[in-house]
Amino acid sequence: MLSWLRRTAAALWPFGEHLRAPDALAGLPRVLLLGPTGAGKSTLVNAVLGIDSAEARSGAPVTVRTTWHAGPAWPAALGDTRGLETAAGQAQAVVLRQALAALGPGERPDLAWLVLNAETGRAHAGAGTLAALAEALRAEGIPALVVLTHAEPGEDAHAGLRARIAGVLGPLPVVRVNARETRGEDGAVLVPEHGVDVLRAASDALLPAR
Ligand SMILES: Nc1nc2c(ncn2[C@@H]2O[C@H](COP(=O)(O)OP(=O)(O)OP(=O)(O)O)[C@@H](O)[C@H]2O)c(=O)[nH]1
Ligand SMILES: [Mg+2]
Repeated sequence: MLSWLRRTAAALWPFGEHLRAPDALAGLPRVLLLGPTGAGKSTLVNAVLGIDSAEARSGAPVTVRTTWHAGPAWPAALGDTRGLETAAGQAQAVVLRQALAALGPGERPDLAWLVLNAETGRAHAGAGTLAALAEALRAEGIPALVVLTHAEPGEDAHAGLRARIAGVLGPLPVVRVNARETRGEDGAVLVPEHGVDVLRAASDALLPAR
């Protein structure tokens, strides 16, 4: 049963082979991004690192395998993964733990970002997938924080979703980000880019000293 689950999960979410950062990025702390398709993982990678090499767009799943990035705006290696399938919660946690077990101690992620779209995140926050991953990360001793993308600015923004996340995922830090300014049909800026600097600082606090 368990081996069937592992094979099926690995086929559904084939990211295990690429969880090791390339040698060229050795020496940088490693941050692994996890979250549903379209949540904004690749957009976040570009905004946080000050690059435009992570392919990001709307539509069908874009990022199909784990790809590692570094850039001038922040000294860390970011592992951008294939979007989660919300129907396969426990199975993806099994894949994650298997993939982590295959890494040496100096190769494991130092931090994970659980990335959710603040506008549509409610559905995922209750689906079990992120909860299973948060539990797996906790069991592996890897710190995690939740990143809400497409977030409104302001202290009180998304308070309901944040309370729900705390109930489902446990007491993880939650950072709200709009990684790309949101524009209306007339081109006017509706929500400016914000929160990327807060995310870097919150992550620095959880990463090993460098
Ligand atoms: N306004 C705004 N748009 C965003 C934000 N994050 C992502 N987007 C948009 O949402 C769409 C999907 O973003 P991606 O970064 O490709 O999402 P992803 O999680 O990498 O998706 P997969 O690779 O399919 O798993 C793109 O059109 C982005 O421009 C955000 O914080 N604000
Ligand atoms: Mg992507």
